[in-house]
Amino acid sequence: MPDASSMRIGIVAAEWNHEITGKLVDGALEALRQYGVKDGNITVKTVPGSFELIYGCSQLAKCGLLDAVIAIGCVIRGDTPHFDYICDAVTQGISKLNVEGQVPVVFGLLTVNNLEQAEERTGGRLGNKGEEFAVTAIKMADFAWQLQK
Ligand code: DLZ
Repeated sequence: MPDASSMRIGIVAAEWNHEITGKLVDGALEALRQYGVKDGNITVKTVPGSFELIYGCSQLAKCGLLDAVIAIGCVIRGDTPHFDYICDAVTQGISKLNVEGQVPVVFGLLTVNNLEQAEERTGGRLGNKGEEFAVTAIKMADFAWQLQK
């Protein structure tokens, strides 16, 4: 793992399904600390739903004070096509931020069929995906740094 002791990482988390996104944030924070990111260098913001992750991450990425941003959300499939629209919009939006911006934005969106699948990924049998998002953020921040040297 790269040296993360001076990295500045932002997290934007959706309030929708907060019992899931809260656990993802906790997992990400734990891993960031474990790999040496200082608490004072971590910024956590919330937005109402996953759709708003695009705006939230865009603003944090542009603020000039962060080396990577993690978007955290959880979209659970329902009876209407809303699931597909939100997943599609967030995927496109976060992709665009990565292509057009300077700061890497990690895609931390759980897209699941039911709550059980979400729980399996937030401390259940598949671990806590928040930790993976944090590791990705550190690696991508380092990737960006290497290019600036
Ligand atoms: C409206 C909506 C629905 C139905 N489902 C979810 C969800 O499963 N996860 C999530 O993060 N957000 C959901 N939202 C809210 C939208 O993301 C968004 O906040 C609203 O459409 C307002 O822009």
